[in-house]
Amino acid sequence: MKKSINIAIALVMAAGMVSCNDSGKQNGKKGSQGGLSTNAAERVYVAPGEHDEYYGFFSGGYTGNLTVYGLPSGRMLKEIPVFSQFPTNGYGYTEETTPMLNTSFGFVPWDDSHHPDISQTNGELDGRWIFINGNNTPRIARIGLESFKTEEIIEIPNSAGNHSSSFITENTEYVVAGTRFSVPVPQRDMSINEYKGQFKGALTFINVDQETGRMGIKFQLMMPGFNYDLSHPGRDKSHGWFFFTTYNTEEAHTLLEVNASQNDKDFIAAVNWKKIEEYVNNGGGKKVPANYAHNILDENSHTATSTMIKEVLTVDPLDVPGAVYFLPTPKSPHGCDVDPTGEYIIGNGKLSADLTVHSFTKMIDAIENKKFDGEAYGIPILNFEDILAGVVKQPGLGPLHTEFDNKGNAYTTFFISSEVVKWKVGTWEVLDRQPVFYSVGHGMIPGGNSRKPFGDYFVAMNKITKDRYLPTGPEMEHSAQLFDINGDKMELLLDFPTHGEPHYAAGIPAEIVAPKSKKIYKLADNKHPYASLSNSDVRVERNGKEVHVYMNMIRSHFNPDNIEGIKVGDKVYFHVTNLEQDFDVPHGFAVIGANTAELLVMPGATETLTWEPKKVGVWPIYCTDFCSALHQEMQGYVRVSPADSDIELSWSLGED
Ligand code: RUQ
Ligand code: CUA
Repeated sequence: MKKSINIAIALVMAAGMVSCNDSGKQNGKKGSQGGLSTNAAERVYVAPGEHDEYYGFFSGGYTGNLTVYGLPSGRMLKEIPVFSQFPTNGYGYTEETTPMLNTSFGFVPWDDSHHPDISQTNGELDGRWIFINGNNTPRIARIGLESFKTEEIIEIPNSAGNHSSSFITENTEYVVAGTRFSVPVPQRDMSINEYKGQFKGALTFINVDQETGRMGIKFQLMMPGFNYDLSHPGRDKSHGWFFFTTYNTEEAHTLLEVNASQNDKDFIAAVNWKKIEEYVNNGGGKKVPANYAHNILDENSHTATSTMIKEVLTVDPLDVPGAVYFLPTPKSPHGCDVDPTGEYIIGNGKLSADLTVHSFTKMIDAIENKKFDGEAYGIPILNFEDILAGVVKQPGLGPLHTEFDNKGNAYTTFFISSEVVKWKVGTWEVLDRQPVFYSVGHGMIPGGNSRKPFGDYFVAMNKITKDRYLPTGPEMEHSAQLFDINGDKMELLLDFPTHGEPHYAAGIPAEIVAPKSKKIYKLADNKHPYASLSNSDVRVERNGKEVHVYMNMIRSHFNPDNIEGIKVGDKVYFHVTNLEQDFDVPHGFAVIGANTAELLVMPGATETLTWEPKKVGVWPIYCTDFCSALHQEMQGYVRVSPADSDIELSWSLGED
């Protein structure tokens, strides 16, 4: 035990040293660094009016959202709200969108999002949807890449710390969500000391409707109580399998930094999901009571609904012989990455000096010939030597994640030694290494998690920023670094700040996504029950203490813009429809003292702001988005009378 602590401390100190040394060097070398001595600036320069080559979707980590950047420029294009309330456009505040954040724990307006993954067809990016996980209150979201909107969120029952998620199979058959923390299943009041052998780790396979993208939990594989850290699908020859790294196979429940680092090897769990799918399709598995939210945004009513689902199908791995095996992998592996051919499975052992690469062909052979080395909870452990494809010898310290290009090379990030190391898949020879600033987590190559990577750029997503930008107090935005990887050596082109904590990112050529990007919502398709599509729909209705305002807006007025007859104690719903049918002309709506965010209503859409006026008076409303030369004139008044007033409801536009 003592020894492990010492190693852990040494590693931590090494991390500190690398950062400090490098940061010292950087300070003194302003202007003589990296890109500036080459034509790097030109290669990332996207001239005014021109577009980037790639979209990069970066997870927001503790923002709970997804941020879109253009590559190679590093320009931030958009933040897409997913799991967190977003006052910028009212997501998670409006009547229409609050159901998106409903869970079995009630309204949860925040999450921690880590791994975006773009839908695929035949192992290639198709740009239909992007999925992302919520870690904290386990959820998976689907974002439509026409609207760049979160269209669906499904909660994952029996899970906790939904981290080995959301990765997709090569025809988007499944989005997979694995639990990081094992928990009692079903949840119950029990002693934490009884963890070992009692907790379960659920690996959840969510099927995706190919027409609509709709998700539904097909089954949950109830694995032993380890920590399931990351995962990747097999592809091509290994399509049909899914691989999950585990740590804490010790099943420790305290001081994990020491107690979960005892075993020389943890496992990569190899799951033959096709076999389990067949088993389930033939009536296998056990339905157990559950309670989880499934939230869907309807595009035509612009309104989300949340449904609680009461049952989930679970599968015990021991009931499907031949479906699950353990691949021994040194030492507390983090990333679990599969190369574009589907042959190699790379386990990035955080505390291991070498990188272990397993062979899929050898794995199948070992399974067929029963080359086992014991079992864990009845699941066969394959013999390490028999499945080993090769070892990348001493490439660096603290390997986390590996990404692939289109020329047979792999790029592994090293957190402790703060570098990216390029190595040859198959010969395991290190080809190049470049420092990053500082302490890189994931790397991303557009398409790097598919059969067909685009080998132009590698983006390092760094955890520590220090001196890379002007200081902004104790907290700096994280730093990303863009490398050109076309040549033999990686070349640093650009630093850019990223919002929140990007863990993983997914990149895709702009030409796949941009042409189908939505410009407006057609008014004719607007099925919102409170829409006011023409001026004859405009009205204000009272129903007891509830008041519904059917309002619309067009440059540059609200209809109505004067309302009287509202009383203190009322609950006023402003249902606001944007009548514009023109690209990029949203209008905003805000009212003084509202306990929620504004609305930002897209052309053709309807959104609802709820207001409970607390004070008598005449209160303004206004448009928040500078929409025309007369934007400042886009305003109105609401008269609020005492609760016992007998002033009748009335509304008007353009009358004196
Ligand atoms: S993590 S920095 Cu994917 Cu959440 Cu490794
Ligand atoms: Cu509408 Cu400003």
